[in-house]
Amino acid sequence: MKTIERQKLAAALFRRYEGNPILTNRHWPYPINSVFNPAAIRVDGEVLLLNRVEDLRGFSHLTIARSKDGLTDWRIDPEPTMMPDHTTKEEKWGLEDPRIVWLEEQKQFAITYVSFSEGGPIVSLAITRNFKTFARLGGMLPPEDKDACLLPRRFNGRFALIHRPIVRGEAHIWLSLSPDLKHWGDHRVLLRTRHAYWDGVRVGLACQPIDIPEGWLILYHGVRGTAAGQIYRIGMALLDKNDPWRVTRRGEEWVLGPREIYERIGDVSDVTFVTGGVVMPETNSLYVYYGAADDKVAVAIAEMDKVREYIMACPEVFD
Ligand code: BMA
Repeated sequence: MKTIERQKLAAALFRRYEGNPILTNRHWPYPINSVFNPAAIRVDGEVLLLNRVEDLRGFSHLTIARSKDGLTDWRIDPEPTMMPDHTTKEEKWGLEDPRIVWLEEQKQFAITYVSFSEGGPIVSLAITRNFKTFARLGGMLPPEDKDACLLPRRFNGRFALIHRPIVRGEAHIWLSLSPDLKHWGDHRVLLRTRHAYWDGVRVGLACQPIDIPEGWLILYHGVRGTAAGQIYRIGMALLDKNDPWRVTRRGEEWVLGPREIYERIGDVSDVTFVTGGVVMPETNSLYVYYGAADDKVAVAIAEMDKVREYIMACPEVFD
């Protein structure tokens, strides 16, 4: 497919919900600075968002909001769902940017989130069956690490974690393996930044990987540095279904980026930061939930058939 044809597909892929932003500090039942970067998953036929909420000290905690249609009538929990334990070194400065997957084998949800530890940001794991009680299993890998999510099943007996450590100042996406969700090894780079592209400065996993017939669909954020600051946009890649450490396709262009006023202006301007994705079975469409300019939550919708057509039109990766 010609580049221009593929870019037509990319540009038309997502439609922003006309009621955006769906969650802001004005909706909140208690005083907060901002709400953004939510994990999203379907639970009991509803969409559950586990939102990052920044309090008036500048520290983040996580609070649940639920909606039947994933767009309207959000019911926000009256109190924080997961508060950082400020007395620990691990959670000293807050909990940020969660992702959630359902682990079928364990019949549990796994939440990976960033703990702002004394030594820098680390990825922590919490397990829950009901979103009422949470077992906090602690940090997974050393700092500085962010943007992590488990794949929902084992591969040759091992769990796979996608994450984004900073190594030598470089911010690529990595994949690590573990037999028990505790001991991690076989670390390897999955997706690199691309010099001169929109994702040249940093990349990081966006929402949880999405199971499609062609493989694991990955949405990731890419950062470009400009004279006016940084721009956070979203692109797509595809991983092999059985060997998810193998990237099979990668888009050249972004599919979502700051354009609307609520994405361009906020606590951090020009940020679209996807952290949750839900495939709605009724319409076979993908709802992606994202932080807009680091202070509100918005949603964009794509038809799964178009998403699959687009990713299969993207260049193959052979390395
Ligand atoms: C990243 C993370 C996100 C944030 C984004 C844009 O490094 O810290 O939480 O949304 O920057 O500011």
